[in-house]
Amino acid sequence: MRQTTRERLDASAREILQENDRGGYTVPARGLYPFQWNWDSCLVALGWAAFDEARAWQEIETLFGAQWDDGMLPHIVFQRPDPGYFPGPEVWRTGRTPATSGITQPPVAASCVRRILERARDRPGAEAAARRLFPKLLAWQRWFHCMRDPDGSGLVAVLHPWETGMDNSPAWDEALARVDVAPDLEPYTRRDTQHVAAAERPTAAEYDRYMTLVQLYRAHHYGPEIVRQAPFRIADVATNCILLRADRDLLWLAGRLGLDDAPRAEIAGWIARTEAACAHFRDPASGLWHSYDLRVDARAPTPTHAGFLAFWAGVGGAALADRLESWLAGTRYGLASVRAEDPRFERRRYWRGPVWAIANFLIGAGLAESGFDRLADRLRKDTAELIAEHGFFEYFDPGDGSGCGGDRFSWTAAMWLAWAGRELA
Ligand code: 9WN
Repeated sequence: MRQTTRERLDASAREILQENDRGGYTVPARGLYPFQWNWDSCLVALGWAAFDEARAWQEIETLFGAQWDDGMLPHIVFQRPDPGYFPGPEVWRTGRTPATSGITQPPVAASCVRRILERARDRPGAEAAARRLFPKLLAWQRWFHCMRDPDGSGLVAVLHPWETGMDNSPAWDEALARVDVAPDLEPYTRRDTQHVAAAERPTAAEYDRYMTLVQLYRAHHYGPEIVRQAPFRIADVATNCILLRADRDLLWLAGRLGLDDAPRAEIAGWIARTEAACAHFRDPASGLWHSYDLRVDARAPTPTHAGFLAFWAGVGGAALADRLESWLAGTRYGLASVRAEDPRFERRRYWRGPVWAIANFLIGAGLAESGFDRLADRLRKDTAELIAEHGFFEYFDPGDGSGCGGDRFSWTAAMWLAWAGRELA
């Protein structure tokens, strides 16, 4: 890639973050997602860190300003009213200030804090921010291990597809089909399909179930009992791998910041427990990693790109790298979120086939750390090419590379600045 092209793309990526900046937090995309999202903000902070470290820390600290007393970090913070998104605060009714949703999202925060700190130019500023954040990160990760794994099995549960951040993944099809739509489901109007083609979004049947789950958890005030009553209860391979990595990074932070009173033994215990429980994810026949359905005590039948987050967690090996290689051979651009040969593959529908820059980053970074440099580079180069040729889209068609979903998307811009656009000739 020519230097001028790269400079132009760097400038566009910075412009997108500035354009989506609402003062202390960044919206994922104008119109489509007008609030602060949990894992978006943490990953977007990596992009801010490339040119404004103070703004990067502010992004994460603003997010943690909405943390619940029990440690839960909500998946959406409704910092300011906006009628453009459904479901908004009037549906969630969590009674918090600022208003928030009542469920969480994958815990990438500690790993982003570590990454920004490791690369910081302003080291004292970075250490001070990481020190302020440490107890909050610890509380959130403890919440996962206690509230979402009350029996200490090592498998942490998600109770809503939105908690996985991979909303309409085919990995949830069977579990979601078992959720009966509430007979008293409140009528609602979707807003997403006013911004994006319906063929690139979840179906009406899926939304009815998403809203049924919200209605049910709301009736319980999102209390601790919902983990036992939830009709949808999955050990998402992505969330568990991301948490495993976050626990390792929390331990690293405790050492780096010299926090003598950090509960290192407790964190080490979480790590050991999760590592042991990872055996549930691996399908011995194919070698692929699947999510695990806790309601029926079986692996979810459809494997997705989420299984390759084992590399991000530091538990992927040569056999899984081989599987990744053949998965990549199925499409022009990698990594397709669903294998092209899978009957459920849909190349433009959201988490059912498209390529996502953030997934490529998490998997690619993990591959590089595990010594699978060639595969890591393939994911980075594909991501760079998709962005350079098609723009900063929410996701991409793995066949022809065209952009899908929202345009001028914050985390895609951030992935360019922090990863995909680096190390280019
Ligand atoms: C629901 C903001 C979020 C991402 C998720 C992505 C999508 C929301 C939606 O957008 O989810 O949380 O309304 O579709 O699936 O990963 O955090 O970018």
